[in-house]
Amino acid sequence: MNPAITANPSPERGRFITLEGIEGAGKSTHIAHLAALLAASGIQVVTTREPGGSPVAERIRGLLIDRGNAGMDETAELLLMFAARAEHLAKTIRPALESGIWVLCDRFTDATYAYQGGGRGLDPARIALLESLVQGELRPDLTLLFDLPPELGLARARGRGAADRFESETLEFFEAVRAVYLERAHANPGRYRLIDAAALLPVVSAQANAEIRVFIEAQRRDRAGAITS
Ligand code: Z5A
Repeated sequence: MNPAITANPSPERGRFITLEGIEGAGKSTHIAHLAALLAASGIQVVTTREPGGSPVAERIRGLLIDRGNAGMDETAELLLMFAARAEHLAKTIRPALESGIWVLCDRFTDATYAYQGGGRGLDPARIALLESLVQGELRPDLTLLFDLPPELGLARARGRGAADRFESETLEFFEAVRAVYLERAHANPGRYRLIDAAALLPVVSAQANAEIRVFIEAQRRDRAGAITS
């Protein structure tokens, strides 16, 4: 693990922003716009996703979302999520952050707490153990939680075509996932920003853009403070 990647990033380290929420919340729709906003502010940024985001991690993603793997053991699913994450961190996320590049990631470990913890009912203490093993101190600097009722998210996601292994889960599963996301957001108000993803697309986009602008300004102020002190 690289000790340069810590919970309190230096001004030079890139910032790590994650997008979270249930299916159909709009994360994939908004990530490209947010990347464009960062780039227009002079910030170098890469966009990526989980599970996936590097060649090996994308292959693990294939196993995880394949409907042919229905009934996969829950602990095996959890370990595959973190195996993919270890690869993603090593090949994509850490190298970018260490070079000063910001990372915009569609889902990260909050999704594991929400899906494997909330949805599958696995003990969050086991997730926390793997989180610390795989990530060390690295946590997102900012997380946008796109929140909406599962009925609406599922209708949007299923409107796109055949459902994958997760999209085939029940409404109760997604209600449990959403509940954990909201608990985590309320427990970590410094990192999470709640976006009302049930609103019309331009309204959701305006909320997300506003949060990113505020974050960029805060980082600039911190950086200026670090240089003058
Ligand atoms: N998973 C896990 O269990 N544990 C983990 O640790 C991690 C992940 C990291 C990955 O699948 C699955 O892995 C995921 C959780 C699990 N479960 N599922 N399914 P994925 O990456 O393919 O799935 P996703 O992240 O949920 O993507 P998604 O279904 O595409 O959701 P989205 O990106 O938030 O939504 P979208 O594609 O931007 O929008 C969906 C549709 O809605 C699209 O047609 C949009 O045009 C439309 N949309 C979006 N916003 C609006 C608004 N505001 N109004 C109207 N229409 C809208």
